[in-house]
Amino acid sequence: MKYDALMALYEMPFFDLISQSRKVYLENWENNEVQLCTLLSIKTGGCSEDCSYCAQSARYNSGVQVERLMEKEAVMERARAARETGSTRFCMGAAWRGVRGGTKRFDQVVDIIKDVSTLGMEVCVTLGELGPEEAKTLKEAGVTAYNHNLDTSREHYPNIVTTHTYDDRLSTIKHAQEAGMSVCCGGILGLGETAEDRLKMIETISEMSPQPESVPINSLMPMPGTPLEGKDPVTVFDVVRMIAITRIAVPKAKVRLSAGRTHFSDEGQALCFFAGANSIFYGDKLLTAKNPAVKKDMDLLASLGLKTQAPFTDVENIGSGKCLQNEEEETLCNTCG
Ligand code: SAM
Ligand code: DTB
Ligand code: SF4
Repeated sequence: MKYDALMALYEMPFFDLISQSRKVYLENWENNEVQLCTLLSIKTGGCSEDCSYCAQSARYNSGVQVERLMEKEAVMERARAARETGSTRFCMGAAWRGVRGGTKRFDQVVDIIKDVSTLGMEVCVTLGELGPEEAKTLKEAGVTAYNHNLDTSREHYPNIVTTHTYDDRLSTIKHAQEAGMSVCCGGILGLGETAEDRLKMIETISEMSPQPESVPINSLMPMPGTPLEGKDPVTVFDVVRMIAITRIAVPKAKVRLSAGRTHFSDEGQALCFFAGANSIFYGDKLLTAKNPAVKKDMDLLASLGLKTQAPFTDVENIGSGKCLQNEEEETLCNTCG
């Protein structure tokens, strides 16, 4: 969707905008279902990059303890627990600039992915930069979606990160898509960007072909010791507005209400779901930062009459684009996205 059309949405009165996005949500996702995704940081801290929001960059004293790549069995334990508590997607993050084939750490991650992919959940990884070969290997190992965020507009990006470029991000996304993985690509609100930057980011995301399978909308969690430590928090209305615009611009994507939920009231989050968010990160911790407690989220969803996405039954076809709920359907149903 083009910038001018996005700006027209942005300028609409709040209630008109969320009524429109609700309509788009109902046309595409009629089941009041929210996907629960569990995040696990499999390699924490010590990252070479200078992303100014990130507690895992080695350049800032954020207090995050550097940890080695987790052992496969420890990851599997967390993945099984995620499945048991209702998650249908398991997302593993690593604080790396990127991965390269032929290295020990890449082989180790591939080995972990192969086992996690047997558990019947979508498998998402976010490992930084990828070349075409690495992308192919990840796909073959069982990754269903690759998370690589644009985070902000091309114009604002150099104010936030200087150790890699916007084009680097876009080529990784292209490699992931060419290898047949779905892409999870979104951004962060609250990096000192303007409304124009937010809309330019959504323009770039919505113009991707194919469009991303999921779009995480993060709100900056200002991390101690990072350059963005003192930034003012975004308002929940800004978040709702961007979720609504994302829902309209990328109608078939899971729009994931991501980092920052601990700063929002239940009522604010309810507005996010109304506007079209249909996925959350679930579990007390994100990668290094806090997330609402499991019981609190369960109570919130129950009080809104929202169901959680049911476990997949056709494990072989997770992420294949084939309907997993109704075997006779060849196209994606609303549940499968
Ligand atoms: N190293 C990989 C990369 O940069 O793509 C993967 C990990 S990185 C932590 C994944 C995403 O988490 C970032 O792109 C950003 O959108 C989000 N994120 C990181 N720190 C955050 C913070 N303090 N507040 C909100 N979102 C954050
Ligand atoms: C995404 O867009 N948000 C998640 C996931 N993808 C990897 C990460 C949020 C990280 C929040 C800060 C932290 O936990 O350090
Ligand atoms: Fe490293 Fe990713 Fe954090 Fe940037 S966002 S410092 S690449 S872990």
